[in-house]
Amino acid sequence: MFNRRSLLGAASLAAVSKAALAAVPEPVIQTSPDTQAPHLPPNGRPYNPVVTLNGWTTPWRMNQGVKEFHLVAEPVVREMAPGFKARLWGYNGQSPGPTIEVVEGDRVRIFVTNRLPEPTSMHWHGQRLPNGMDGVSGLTQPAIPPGKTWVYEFVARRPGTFMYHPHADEMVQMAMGMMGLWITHPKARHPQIDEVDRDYAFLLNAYDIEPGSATPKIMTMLDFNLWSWNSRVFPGIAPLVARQGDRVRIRIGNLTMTNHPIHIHGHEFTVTGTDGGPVPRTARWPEVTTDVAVGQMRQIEFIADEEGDWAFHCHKSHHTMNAMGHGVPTMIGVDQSDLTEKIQQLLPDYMAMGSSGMHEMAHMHMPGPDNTAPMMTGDGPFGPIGMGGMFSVLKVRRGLKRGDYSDPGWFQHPAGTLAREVGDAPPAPQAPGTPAEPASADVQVRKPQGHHGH
Ligand SMILES: [Cu+2]
Repeated sequence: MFNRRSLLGAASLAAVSKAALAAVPEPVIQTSPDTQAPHLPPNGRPYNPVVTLNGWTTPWRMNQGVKEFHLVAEPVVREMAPGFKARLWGYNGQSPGPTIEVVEGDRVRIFVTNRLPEPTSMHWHGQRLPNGMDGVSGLTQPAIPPGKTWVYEFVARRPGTFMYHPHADEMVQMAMGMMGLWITHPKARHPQIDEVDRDYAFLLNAYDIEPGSATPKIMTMLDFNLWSWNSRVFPGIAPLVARQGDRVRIRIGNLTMTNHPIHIHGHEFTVTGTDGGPVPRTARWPEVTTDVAVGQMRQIEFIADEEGDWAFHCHKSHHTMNAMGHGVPTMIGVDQSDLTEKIQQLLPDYMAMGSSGMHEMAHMHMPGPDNTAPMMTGDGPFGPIGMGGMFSVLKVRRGLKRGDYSDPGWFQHPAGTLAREVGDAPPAPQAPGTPAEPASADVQVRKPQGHHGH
């Protein structure tokens, strides 16, 4: 799952000649959607690197004490889940672009090349910087025309979790996937920032891609059909792996058009920082869900002390599904048996669905048009998980090696710790006034209810 491609990139940068050093650094391009091994700083002050979920950190070039990066805005192909590729816009071969990791106090120079068919710019969300480096096209600079390279330079003044994204035709460019993470590590021990064993980061993003097509519909305002983390949807999102007892930080930024209540199973966390900086210790409280509003970053931290495979997901249930039509009537309790035959005379492939809920969808693996992410998918050790979208698994295992982020497989539950089927159960108490014979589903036949938008 990991490869060393980003390190190869670092080696090739180190080999450039003195003459080339004066020019724009060679951009390091990524083609794989797999989580890349943490990027160990080749020079400069050391830090514990972040792991970008299904992403990577870009190497830099040190040029007379300045860390130089090169981001190339360009069309990319992103595999959002196995078998489903989207035509997006991104940076250096992928969407999101590479994570930029620096240390508080670093002087940073970023070259931005525009290989898009329209002008763009780069905004450094959350940074303290000179106004003219803020990247708002029209306000602090002209937009960068296609084919041109611009340079930004400032000092990373405060530690924290930030983002970068265009501030030119944002509605289109962010709907197409143009965004990335920026991590500034503290230069020394910081009273409000704990050292952690594992430091994960991802961006929340959303796309509206018709089943069978590959390009997002950029005019969509609310009714997206792909809710993604780093432009991946479950089961394409990598697990978050932790050694039992590790202190884990997860940095989450939201560049979608709605809020996402991010929820973890089996543990409670505290929000230790936002894009405004560290949260003072006296202002933290325990949570198992935290809402990440649009344009916000949240850093959550916890001790991974419970072994197992713990679901970690957005708590909006429609955000843990992939491409689906939302104008579908509720069919629970509706007898469709005579309907199917009649409709099949017109549409031979028609299947009656939903009479007893939608769980059957998870078993069917229905063929959609080519290049469609299944709506509810992913197989676990006990059957179909029936999820999509913003869903992953926190895998806590004892005895992992420090720095081992590879997928340990499914959890082996100790004897006596699994929910199980039983034969005779004690009678369930009924609410007062409940009829002795509960109404069964087949006597509740009713007309389908229309359902439009939400
Ligand atoms: Cu959500």
